Amino acid sequence: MGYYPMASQVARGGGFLSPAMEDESTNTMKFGNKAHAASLAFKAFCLSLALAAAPQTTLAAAPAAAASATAAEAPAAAEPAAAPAAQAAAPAAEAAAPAAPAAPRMKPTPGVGMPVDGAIDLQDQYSPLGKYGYWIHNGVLLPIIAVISLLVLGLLLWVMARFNRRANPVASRTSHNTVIEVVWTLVPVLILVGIAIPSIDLLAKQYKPAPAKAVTVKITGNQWFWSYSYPDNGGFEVTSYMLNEPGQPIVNNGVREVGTDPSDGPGQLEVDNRLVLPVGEPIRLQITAADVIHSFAVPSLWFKLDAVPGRINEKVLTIEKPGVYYGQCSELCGVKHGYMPIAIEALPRDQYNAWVLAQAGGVIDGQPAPAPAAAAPAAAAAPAAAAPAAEAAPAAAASPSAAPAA
Ligand SMILES: [Cu+2]
Repeated sequence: MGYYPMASQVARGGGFLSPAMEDESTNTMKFGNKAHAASLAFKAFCLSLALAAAPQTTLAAAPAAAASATAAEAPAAAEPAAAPAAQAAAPAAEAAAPAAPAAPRMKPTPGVGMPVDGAIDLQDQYSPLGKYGYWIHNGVLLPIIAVISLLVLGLLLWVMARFNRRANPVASRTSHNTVIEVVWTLVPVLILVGIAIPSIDLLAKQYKPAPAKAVTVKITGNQWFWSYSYPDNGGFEVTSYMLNEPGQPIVNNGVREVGTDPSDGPGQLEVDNRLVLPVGEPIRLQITAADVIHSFAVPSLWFKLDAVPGRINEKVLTIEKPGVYYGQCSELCGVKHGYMPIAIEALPRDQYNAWVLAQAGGVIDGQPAPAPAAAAPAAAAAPAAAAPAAEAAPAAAASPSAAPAA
């Protein structure tokens, strides 16, 4: 029994009863406790089944509840995808002028690309592989798990009721049954094969290299921030620090507090400079680290890849909808591991191009600033000429792995 009293003993007051004291009433009580515990467990099981069967209902309920607080956010619950452009704070002007040069930071949609209070399901997915993986999890694995659990539970109950000593005083002496043995060997094999087919397919797709024309973005994990460089767009680099929390100790000196800009998302997930990516096309993400191992993970994009010093890990990412998607470093990397979140802002191609050209040294297809869009890039054009040389040096210095990979 060991040093610690068992739960049933604690429930009876912590005493260790001798066998002599285990009279009828105690046994009845024990049975009562067990029956109660069993009914609780059964309720929990049924609840989890119900939740697993209707995860979308649960998820949808949370944003809906949040939205009901402010009438302005009601459209967000009705149609999350349409919401970023339709926020009350940024009226029709934003939607009407998609090619506006210095596009303002996108405001995240509540419940999209971020964790939701009380949710137990995976986050909604916004990449093709994410949707595939989500289907494997909720459409293949969970039903199989539920059916197997119910089958085993049913068998147990049947055996307890039908073959206890009272109901079945003379036990069978059967020792072999070829049919049953073939069935209980073949069925698990078939189940495993059934799981393996989509699973290996997903694995293969996740490691399929990006097409040659894909935009390359290099992601470097640092203690404790992320830096993003754009070798196809002039090689400029963006550093990304978590915003400080109001009323909390300062995490990053010189970085503003979350909530001081209307586009800010949740605290501890929002950053000063987001990773801006084009939407609807494959992006080649090359991930490395400058000091220790980090891990670049964004749940709603089905993306997690370790960032290892001296190595480049590469994976393709396609984001289906414009939006802001949050993640966190997912490899214990030191004292501020919990304070290096990831914020991805996925923009339509024209807005992505405008954002690139607004960066010092940003180029699109080798062109620093196209002539028609004269409004914004005027400021960016001057540094653009000097930038390629200047940008190459810090990019190489930031990560020792850049040279061997190139
Ligand atoms: Cu880290």
